[in-house]
Amino acid sequence: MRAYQIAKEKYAALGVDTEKAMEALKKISISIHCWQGDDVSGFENPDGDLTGGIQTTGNYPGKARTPDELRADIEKMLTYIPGKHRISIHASYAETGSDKVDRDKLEKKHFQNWIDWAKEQGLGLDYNHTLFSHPLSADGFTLSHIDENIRKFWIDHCIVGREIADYIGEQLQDKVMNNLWIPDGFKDIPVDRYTPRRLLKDSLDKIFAKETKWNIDSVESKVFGIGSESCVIGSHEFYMGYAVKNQKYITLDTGHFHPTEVVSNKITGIIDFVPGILLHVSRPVRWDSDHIVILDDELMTLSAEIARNNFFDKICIGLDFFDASVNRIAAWTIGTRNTLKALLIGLLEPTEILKDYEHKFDYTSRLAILEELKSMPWADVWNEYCERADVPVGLSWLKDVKKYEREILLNRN
Ligand code: RNT
Ligand code: ZN
Repeated sequence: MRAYQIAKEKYAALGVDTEKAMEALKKISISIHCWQGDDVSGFENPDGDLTGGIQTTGNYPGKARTPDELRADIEKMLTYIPGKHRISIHASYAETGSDKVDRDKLEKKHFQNWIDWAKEQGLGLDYNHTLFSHPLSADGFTLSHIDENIRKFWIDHCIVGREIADYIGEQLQDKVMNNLWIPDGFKDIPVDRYTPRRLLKDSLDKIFAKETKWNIDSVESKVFGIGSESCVIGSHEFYMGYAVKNQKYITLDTGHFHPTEVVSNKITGIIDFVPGILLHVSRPVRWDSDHIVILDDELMTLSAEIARNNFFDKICIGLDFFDASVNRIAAWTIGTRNTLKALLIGLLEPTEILKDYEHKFDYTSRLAILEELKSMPWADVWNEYCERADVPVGLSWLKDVKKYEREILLNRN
């Protein structure tokens, strides 16, 4: 392709090898969240309301109503995504058939369909405990609940969850990211912030007591949620401390910090103190709104930070957004392709040259090159990458999504 040849030469003139960048991109697996496909409903009670300060808005037609529909939609979405990736599921996506199984009694077999499907599709799977949208989380507390019985229920949920995730890993012969996020917190100013934090620590210790082979456990902090505006028990400081002390991964969700804080600036501050980081790439619009990821400055800075330091084996790039106001397959496609584009842009940076200028205090050259990079033809490299991966180049996927919408999605209502 001519455009690519020109781009290749232009990048070479800046000291960048486009072939190497594409090779590096090919090795990156994104952990794509299954929950964009059904507005985080899951299959326990698909019409149940979301709780825990997370919310979907919009009623675009065609949401997946069954596991088979969700998997079919994921398969469709993956035809638009270059590379080999993973699917992240939640405990609430268990398939219990006609049995009503509560979350503390989930079993491996309830995830067998996901496993068989992942095997068949050549996908990795990741797992999330589900501690929201349940009667026993209605007080706004789960693992830090003052009531021992309620705590026990959620501890058991996480213990069986770790066994399930371990089984998934064994079946797929592949590590499983096992993420834990809880909604616990106070709407109004509490008097006792310490008791729930001590209880949370105690619950976590019980959950993680047993070693597993395939799990990579990770804990996810948050600054506030709807209903936990004044105090979140699992705050960033809390989980930083817990993860460092117990050598767990830490999940950094880009929507979980104060609006002027950025995750891109946190990675190098944390990475040497934990075994790794799980990212939840999202887009907060004024709050943790989980908008579809766009190719904005922070996404590019975040990706550049990973690429610059070659952190690919210590950082798992997961997605966490859910928008019900547009076609859900398009939402997935746009967000995932943007994440990959941002990574490619990061990989197309002459980092060593830039670092060299920076270390010599030549900030003039650093700024000039960084600005020049913004108008470099990265899109021609991206198009070439998509073409070689045999996935749609440019916008050609959109027509196909619309066709799928007409033929499949619109018949679901
Ligand atoms: C909530 C957390 C959490 C969820 C998903 C569904 O604020 O970000 O990761 O979004 O587990
Ligand atoms: Zn998240």
